[in-house]
Amino acid sequence: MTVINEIYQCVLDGDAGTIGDKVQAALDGEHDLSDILNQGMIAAMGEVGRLFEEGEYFVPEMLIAARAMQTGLAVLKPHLAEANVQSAGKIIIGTVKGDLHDIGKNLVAMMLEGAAFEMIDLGVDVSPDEFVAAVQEHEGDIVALSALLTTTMPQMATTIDALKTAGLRDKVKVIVGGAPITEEYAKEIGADGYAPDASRTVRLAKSLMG
Ligand code: B1M
Repeated sequence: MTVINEIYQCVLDGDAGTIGDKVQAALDGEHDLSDILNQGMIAAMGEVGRLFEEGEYFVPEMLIAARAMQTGLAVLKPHLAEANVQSAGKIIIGTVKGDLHDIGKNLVAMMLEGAAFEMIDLGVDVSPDEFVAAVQEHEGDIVALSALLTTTMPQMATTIDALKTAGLRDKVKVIVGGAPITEEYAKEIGADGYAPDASRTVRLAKSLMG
């Protein structure tokens, strides 16, 4: 079994005790960062989702898989960051109200941070008012919204409306992402951009900053 397969298995088994060492071993073995992420961790999370849909995994299994993934990501984090670069802009990020999924959002935040953006991470279950308050307090350039549930997607539109009501919509760009989100949906709710994954979020954010 390759170390990438072992990382995949650690996420699937929720093995938070071992995954850190495996990710470190993969880094020491000069495996590509994107292979560790995509073939090791993200692919395993996809399988966890499939097993959940099929009724083989339940919420506790999803939770421990998520914990293992977060542990693995923590080892990768320093390698995603570039040192000594000027701020590319300030981004306020959060998972929308009612939604507790944060692995994808954390990964997006890490990659943006690695691309020299200053990140204000509001966490999960963030209400439209909290986004508005954060834009007022931090004067961010971009607000990045994450949603993983079809039931919480509408909170993105509600957040954009709240920014309009507060007179802030012209001052910030709003970008959206998360498994159920599409380019079409982003257009429909009047977002400034959509990205399907973390690396394309970096590209999108850079292009919006001109
Ligand atoms: Co949840 N869950 N979950 N879950 N969970 C999904 C999303 C689901 C698809 C599983 C399934 O049925 N196959 C399903 C949603 C179905 C739907 O809405 N149509 C689901 C469900 C139903 C639920 C509960 C309702 C289950 C229940 O309680 N009965 C419940 C809801 C709780 C809540 O939020 N209120 C729930 C709970 C949980 C856990 C807490 C157990 C756990 C989350 C732990 C955590 O995040 N800390 C969990 C998990 C782990 C998952 C799956 C298995 C994995 C999600 C993940 O981390 N993926 C997921 C199934 C799946 O996605 N295959 C599932 C890996 C991550 C790297 O990818 O998050 O897509 P992702 O992020 C990507 C892109 O989407 C994008 O970039 C990221 C990196 O490439 N992206 C952005 C994300 N945010 C972005 C923001 C941007 C740009 C790009 O800003 C511009």
